[in-house]
Amino acid sequence: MTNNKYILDWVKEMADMTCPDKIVWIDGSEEQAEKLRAEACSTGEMIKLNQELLPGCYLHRTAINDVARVEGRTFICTPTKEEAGNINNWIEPSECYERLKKIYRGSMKGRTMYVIPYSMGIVGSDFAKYGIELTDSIYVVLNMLIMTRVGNDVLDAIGDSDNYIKGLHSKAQLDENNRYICHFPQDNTIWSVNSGYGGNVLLGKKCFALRIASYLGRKENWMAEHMLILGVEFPNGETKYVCAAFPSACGKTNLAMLIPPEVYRKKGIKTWTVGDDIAWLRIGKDGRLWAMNPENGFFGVAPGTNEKSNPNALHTCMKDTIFTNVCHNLDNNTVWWEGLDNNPPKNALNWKGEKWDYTKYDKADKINTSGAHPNSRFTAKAVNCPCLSKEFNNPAGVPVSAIIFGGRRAKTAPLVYQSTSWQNGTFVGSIMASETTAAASGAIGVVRRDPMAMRPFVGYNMGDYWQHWLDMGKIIPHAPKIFHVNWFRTDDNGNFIWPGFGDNLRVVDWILARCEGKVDADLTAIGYVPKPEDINIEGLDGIT
Ligand code: GTP
Ligand code: SPV
Ligand code: MN
Repeated sequence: MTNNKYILDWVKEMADMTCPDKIVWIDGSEEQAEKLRAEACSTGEMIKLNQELLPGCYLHRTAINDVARVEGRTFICTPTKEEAGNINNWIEPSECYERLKKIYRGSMKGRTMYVIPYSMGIVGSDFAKYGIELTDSIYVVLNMLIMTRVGNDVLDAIGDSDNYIKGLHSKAQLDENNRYICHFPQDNTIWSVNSGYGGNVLLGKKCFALRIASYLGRKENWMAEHMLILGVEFPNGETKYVCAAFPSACGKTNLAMLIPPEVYRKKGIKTWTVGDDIAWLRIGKDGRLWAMNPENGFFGVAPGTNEKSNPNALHTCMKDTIFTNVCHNLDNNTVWWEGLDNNPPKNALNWKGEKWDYTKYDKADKINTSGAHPNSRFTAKAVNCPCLSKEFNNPAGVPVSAIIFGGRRAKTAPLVYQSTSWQNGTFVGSIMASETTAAASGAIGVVRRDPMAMRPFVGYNMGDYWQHWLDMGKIIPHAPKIFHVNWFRTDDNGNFIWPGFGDNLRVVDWILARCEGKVDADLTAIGYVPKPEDINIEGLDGIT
């Protein structure tokens, strides 16, 4: 534990309000984690899966009304509305605290409060930032143990300072009308209540590593972005890194873990995953922009993940994984989701835990007819990823050659284009648009503006965020080049035109060649577009 008075006083204050039966400090040990898993299985909160086929794997189902981030219930509570801007929901901080205190009061009665000290980034390193999450959910504890670095060494690193993010989470009654995900950037505080789902409750992720961190980054001249980090290793042994910002469920995990097409593999080109969701970007001593992944695991979209689309993700989640809201195959006590294979289980429970009849599947009504929820997820350890970069644990991260923006656009946006400068690239990011997905509650497939894929995650005024991008451009001596891609254009029959997945490396290859000035391009009104012959389509069927 700790003698830190700030921490002890705060834990006491929160416990006095929420009234848990007991308080348990999470120490990061395997023994403690195993006890919690056993407890969660004994209450039905988790189901232990077939340990021969899926060692260390569990299934969890959330409440039916609680399956995605809730942007309408997410608030940035700055002293003035102006600071939060006109895209974020805002509540005045003292009013918000008062409103939420009423909901938290006594909400942990009969439950345990877990105290999770965690680090975003390598514990003790220059760029790590620390948080403590208080929660009444074992599921949250077990997910945080995978997604972040947890344990007593975090308390040691915090020492006697009050420099840590104070996160409070209670499932309370899972009442969607009183669900709140609230951020108080000036107080280093996050309060989340009445949800048990992913980004609403794993407070190190979107709440801290994007919303609070983006606020801190603006003050401290760095950036927190919704970006994957991918390394491409060339036969000469050199590895180049790109960061890509795509909105939720638009392909970050897939690009981060891609397997090169055969023609590239034959040449000896390899790809490595540094991160799949969040990048913290800082200016290095060499004047380049460096990206580090503050997370320690992947909270990835399950549907669509298969041996062909993303074998690396599939292998990553074959052990030590928590599956959330997927389909439960009762014949062999394993899991299934749409797009895993063409053999839906005949004896299975759907994501709601009801007997599931795969013959009733209706694409137009996935929520009610699919086996797995469209936003079902796997929480898997980074160390289990076959293509994890050897730089994954480098506290400084990796130097970035290119930043790639991209959305899910059936029409309009071309496969790839390059901005003409950092300023123009900032503009390209700012006008990003994408069809909405199941990752957030609300309509699906509607084109909406999602600047830099950060619309739901900027912890302050979007206008100030764009200014911060422009300001950063002025102080990065060797800034990355900025590109825009779209893997999701469809033909008149609604089929994807571009094969996507591993073949996206063909586009990244052009991007890296542009960064090195190795290939020419045509300047158009939107920026530089490739000459058709410069995108390598060798080995691609049907594309001319
Ligand atoms: P978050 O974790 O929500 O931030 O999402 P993400 O950006 O990591 O999305 P992910 O890679 O999990 O992809 C979401 C969905 O898009 C999956 O169903 C994928 O199968 C699909 N997808 C990913 N890449 C491609 C691609 O290149 N082409 C096509 N057609 N679909 C893709
Ligand atoms: C996203 O929605 O962008 C995610 C999943 O990565 S969540 O953690 O729920 O935000
Ligand atoms: Mn995400």
